[in-house]
Amino acid sequence: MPIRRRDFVKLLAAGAALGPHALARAARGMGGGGGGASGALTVPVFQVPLPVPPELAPSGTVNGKPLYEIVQREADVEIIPGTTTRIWGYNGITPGPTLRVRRGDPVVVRQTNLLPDNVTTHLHGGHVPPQYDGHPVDYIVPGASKDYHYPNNQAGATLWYHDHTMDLTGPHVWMGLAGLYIIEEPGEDTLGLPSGPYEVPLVIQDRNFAADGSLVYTDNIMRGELGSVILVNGAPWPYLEVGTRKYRLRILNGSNARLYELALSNGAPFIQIGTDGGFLEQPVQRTRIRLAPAERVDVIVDFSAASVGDSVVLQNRAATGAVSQIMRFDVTRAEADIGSVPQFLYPVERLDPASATNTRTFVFSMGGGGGTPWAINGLPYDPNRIDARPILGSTEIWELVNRSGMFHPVHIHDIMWQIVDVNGRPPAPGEAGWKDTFYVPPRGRVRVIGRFDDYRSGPYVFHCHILEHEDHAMMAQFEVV
Ligand SMILES: [Cu+2]
Repeated sequence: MPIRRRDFVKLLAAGAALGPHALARAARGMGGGGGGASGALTVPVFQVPLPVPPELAPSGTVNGKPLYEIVQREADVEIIPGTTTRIWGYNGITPGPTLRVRRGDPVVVRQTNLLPDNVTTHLHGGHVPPQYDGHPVDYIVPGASKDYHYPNNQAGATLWYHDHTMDLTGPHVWMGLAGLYIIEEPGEDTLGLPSGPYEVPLVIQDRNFAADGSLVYTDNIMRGELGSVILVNGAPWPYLEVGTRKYRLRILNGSNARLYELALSNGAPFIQIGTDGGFLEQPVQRTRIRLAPAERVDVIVDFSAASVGDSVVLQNRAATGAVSQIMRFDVTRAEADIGSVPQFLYPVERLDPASATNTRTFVFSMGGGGGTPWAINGLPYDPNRIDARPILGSTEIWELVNRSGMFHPVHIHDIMWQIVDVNGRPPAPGEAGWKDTFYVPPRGRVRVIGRFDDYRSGPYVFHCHILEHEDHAMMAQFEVV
């Protein structure tokens, strides 16, 4: 590692690979396509109960650390009622099993690749040594395994793990390679937040299906791949039966490219308690939450004022038509609503811009050298080029400049950041916590501040999280020195 990009392209050209690998290449040969409709398939709305991904139990230990084993394999599953869909799944399901760990307790995740393609697994939001970060060319080849050691020495937060394979992250994630990784803060249970069955993860994704139920991927280079069917936890437009009480929802936008503007149809607010990287210091009430690909939000939704028989739709106000609905909460039972959301959650260290010793500017635009459609600072991604060398322990401000007409959700690996300003204005309270993915508006500019703690070396990548932009070279990398 790493291999040269041109060698990888040769590898692709020679490829015996199947499934989305070949599919993506074929689509590229046609110059990419538009997001298709789901053919003649009728997809019911609010007819499928919301599934919750199972939590994975450790199967043993490695050097005293709990070992979690995941096998990446193909499976045929029922997503659209009455049809079968071939997926690529962690343990054969999508989303994959949820891993729930505690801050300060390191674990080992053994990923075994039984898929017909190279893979690499990234823990999104994880602060991990570079050899366990799932670098795009740090492949697990078919038939092989890799142990990822995750220290979990970071704030309790909703993270996720997903495929990060060079040039093929989009099709691999589209086929199903994504799952949740929840780090709990020690003592979090004493906050009295809804837990157990009242703490529900929502992985929101969009997909296209052919009439036979198979996934359709067109590698839409410009807009990113957009689906006409909304899935939550792998089910189309599901419903969840709830009681008249508070629920904690850990929401991930796991879509390749779609932007969501979350709202509840009854106008009730979300009480936001966390961002990508952990708890906010204090809860924030919001009636709308913009969620770009890979962003997470931790919210409390209170159904205690609702009546049995009410239904509340989780909407996407950034869209129209069928995809403007996400799922429905059906209030089916009266339940005692115990406890309130604490007014103070956890202290959040504020990084002071005056403490930054360096500022770097990264311009996200079309047209890199070498004819790639997307670029950072005019250059396409090259796994052999280091684009920045921050010093271990130093604090830097990164200025993310968007010179294109569409938004880019920029994700930086390794550390958590705080937004300094967006187009010169301080972030709204709900965006003021720790984050690893930043919505950079069209023609806009976001400054973020972070401290390069703990891990020297690299390379760690940063990239647009519209996965088709990432796959088409809107990625760069840094090494901590
Ligand atoms: Cu982008």
